[in-house]
Amino acid sequence: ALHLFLFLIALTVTGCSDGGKNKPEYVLRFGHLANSQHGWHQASLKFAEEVKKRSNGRLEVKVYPNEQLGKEMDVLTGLLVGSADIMITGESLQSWSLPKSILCATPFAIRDSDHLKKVAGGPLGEEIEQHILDVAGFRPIAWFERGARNLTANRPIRHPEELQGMILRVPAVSLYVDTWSALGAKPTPMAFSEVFTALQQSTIHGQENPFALIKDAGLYEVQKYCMLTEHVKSWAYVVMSNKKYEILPPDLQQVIDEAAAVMQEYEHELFLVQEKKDYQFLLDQGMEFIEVDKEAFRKAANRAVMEAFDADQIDLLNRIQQV
Ligand code: 2Q2
Repeated sequence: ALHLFLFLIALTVTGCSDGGKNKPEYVLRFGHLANSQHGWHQASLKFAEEVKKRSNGRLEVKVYPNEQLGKEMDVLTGLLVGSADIMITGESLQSWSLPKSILCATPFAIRDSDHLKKVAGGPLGEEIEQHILDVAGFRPIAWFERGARNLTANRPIRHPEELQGMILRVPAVSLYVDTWSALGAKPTPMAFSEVFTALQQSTIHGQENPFALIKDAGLYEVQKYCMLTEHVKSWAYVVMSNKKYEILPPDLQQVIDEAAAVMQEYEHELFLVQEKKDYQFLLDQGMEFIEVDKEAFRKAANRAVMEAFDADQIDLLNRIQQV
């Protein structure tokens, strides 16, 4: 009887009059730049569902695709000021005095999917995650595999020499600016949500991204050629404001950790099947795929990386390549 009494009190305290459905004690806002077709979105929704289930509704995650919470760089600030709580990011962290974070997207550093898993999921990945947490207060809760980045444009490009004068959109990542400058293009940083319109209006001539974003953002409608440069095989982080994480009671922190692990595994599975499908889709839409002189791209990019990197970054890159 005492138990029942306490239970009834607990119900009253949490305001449980709406048909037995608890109002969440905490609501977390989760933003990303991809659209609702993209694997990132599917994985985010999986996370939200797992969180709800595992917390019995005490914790709710609201997912905002398409930079609805703001451009990537702004949402990073949002995590610190509390207008967002969770986001998907990666190499853009370089701008947050996080030199080690750029190793998640360094040109020609990762050989293939298997290498990526060993790096991102191993001790070097842990070192990068710890760095992001300690220096910036962004808590990596999961990492996502991504397809290799490829250059798109409205003319075929086989060699870096053909990049002269090309205005190329890159994310706000200084290493990308350095690399594409060295390759001969005119890189211009821009938020992802602006890329389609900028291509349509020809204020930029090209961009570079994995198949998934080329497809889901409809870039194939405004770009005819996809150059198989595969210049960056990267991974992304789902990061949470550490301040927000730490105000959660331990049991809800555990819910976050467990749901994040489920989300990560789910994304990795999705990615495997999705990449081939995305390639086929782009082919069916009439995109032409161009083989490039990869060695020429690699050489120029490596030189740019070596010039841009400090001793610690070079050391970490060497350790990554030894895995
Ligand atoms: O082109 C983009 O904006 C994305 O593919 C980027 O890789 C992403 O936004 C990174 O800047 C992640 O930090």
